[in-house]
Amino acid sequence: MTAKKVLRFDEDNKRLICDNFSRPMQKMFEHQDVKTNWNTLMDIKLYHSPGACSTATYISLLEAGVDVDIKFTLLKNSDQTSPEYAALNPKKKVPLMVVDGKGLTENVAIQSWIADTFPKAGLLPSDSWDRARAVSHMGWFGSGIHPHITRHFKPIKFCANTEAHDDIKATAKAMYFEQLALVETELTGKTWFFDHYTVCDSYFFWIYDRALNEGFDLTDYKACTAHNERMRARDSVQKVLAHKPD
Ligand SMILES: N[C@@H](CCC(=O)N[C@@H](CS)C(=O)NCC(=O)O)C(=O)O
Repeated sequence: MTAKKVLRFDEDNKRLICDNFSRPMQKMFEHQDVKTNWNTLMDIKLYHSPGACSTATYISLLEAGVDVDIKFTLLKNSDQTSPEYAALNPKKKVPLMVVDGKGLTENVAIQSWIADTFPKAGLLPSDSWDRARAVSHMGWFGSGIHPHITRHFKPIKFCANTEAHDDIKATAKAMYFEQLALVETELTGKTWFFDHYTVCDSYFFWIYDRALNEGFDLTDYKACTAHNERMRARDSVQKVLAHKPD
């Protein structure tokens, strides 16, 4: 039986270890900046619909320098409900990231994986407390704010009685603003959520932008609005926003 070949980094995430590779192969990997080009050794696919929360994932992948293969899964065409897609992701939602044939769902998990796998990009704080706070922010965006946008966008998913829809939308909007006020406090006086750009910034870009598309007036939230402007100036964001299916 041939021993399994594995490329990995040591515990400090610095030294490349090539298990069971021939010496010439080891030398080749050591010679290249494998850490920078790590993704060239992986097949990374992102199932994405422009405008959906997979936008945040896509931005983080580009911020990490990943050469990602985008598989458009358009919500407007209900692509996420097709039997082919449901076989890959029974949750029938985007984002879905597939790495070397293995699927991962949920923005919090995917963006944490991106940050851990491409540490040079520094997409999560290195201090363990701040790192936990960053994961806490992502959990909050995903489960404490995103659902209000969904209720405003599609009240029919939550209540069959169409007469109640205006009420649901008004409540969802008020709940979104209640949370946005907390983000405003968090971002006041800061450029990013932490002392440098992290996945939280990618994620909040979508949380803010999606509400703009819902027609919410966010101008009073000055720190959040300034964050959005800084985000729009980044190459990653411009590339993601411009990338549409042919
Ligand atoms: N908790 C998931 C939420 C994913 C989600 O709700 N995605 C939406 C797009 S923003 C979706 O695919 N909706 C399709 C549907 O509900 O039919 C995450 O954070 O990744």
